[in-house]
Amino acid sequence: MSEVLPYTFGGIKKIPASQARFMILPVPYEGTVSFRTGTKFGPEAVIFSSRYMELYDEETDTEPWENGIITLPVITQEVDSAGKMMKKIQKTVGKLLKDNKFVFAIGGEHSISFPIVLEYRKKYPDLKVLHFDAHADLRKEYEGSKFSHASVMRRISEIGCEIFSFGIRSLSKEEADALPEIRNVHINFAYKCRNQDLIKMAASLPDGNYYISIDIDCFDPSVVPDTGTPEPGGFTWYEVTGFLKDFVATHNVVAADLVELAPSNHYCPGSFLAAKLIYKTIAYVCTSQSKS
Ligand SMILES: [Mn+2]
Repeated sequence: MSEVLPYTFGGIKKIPASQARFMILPVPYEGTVSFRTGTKFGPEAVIFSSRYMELYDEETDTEPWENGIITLPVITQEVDSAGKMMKKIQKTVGKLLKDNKFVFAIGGEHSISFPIVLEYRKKYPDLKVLHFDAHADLRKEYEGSKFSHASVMRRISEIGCEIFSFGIRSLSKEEADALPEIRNVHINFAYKCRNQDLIKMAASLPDGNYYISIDIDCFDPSVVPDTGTPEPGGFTWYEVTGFLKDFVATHNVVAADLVELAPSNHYCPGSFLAAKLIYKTIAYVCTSQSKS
């Protein structure tokens, strides 16, 4: 059966770019990963699994694929320089943005968010970032690289974007000490999120245009063990999707990414969850816009 499905996100038939609103962008970049490797296999595993999802979404009673979803060619890795890789991603995203596309990137490591945000911010100067992660990712640099996955939110904060981070439960003393000075980053630690109404937190974020960055390690390792640095104490499926549903209903989301999946194989639960989370987010975005 698998052989008859096209190797595209959702197994969705190819359509001309002009008819599509959503662009699935596979970026299997793994340049600076620290602990367990394998994020470069993320996009392929997610796309493989996505072909077995139902394309009808029962929660929104919609068929999100009808809004036009295209799977783009992979952005291949520049091996000699992280900076070159960042430029390559930015260039690709720039072209898609000109055509008003909603880019949904699949990593790869978290570093890929920075060039995408840089590009979207040109069009949306008020761009804010909704960030799900176990890690703050606020190091000045890591292992000699300023484009490290462990520094990505620091880089984004430096260009002036406001960042709202949820699920954080791992950061260095250096990052914790820097927090009071990095005023545009709002950290919601996991231990605090667990005792609060996440839905209320979602709706209370300021208005504006948003980029959503989902590090798969925001989930508890019992839900998704397939990631580079699995940290205990993470979110469940309904905590993340419930938050996203309410957030997307009240805010304008212009692009997103899902990063840091390190699949043990194509059939691992994490790759199926990631595929479904991407499709759900698209369903929420489409439903929210049809209401407005
Ligand atoms: Mn992380």
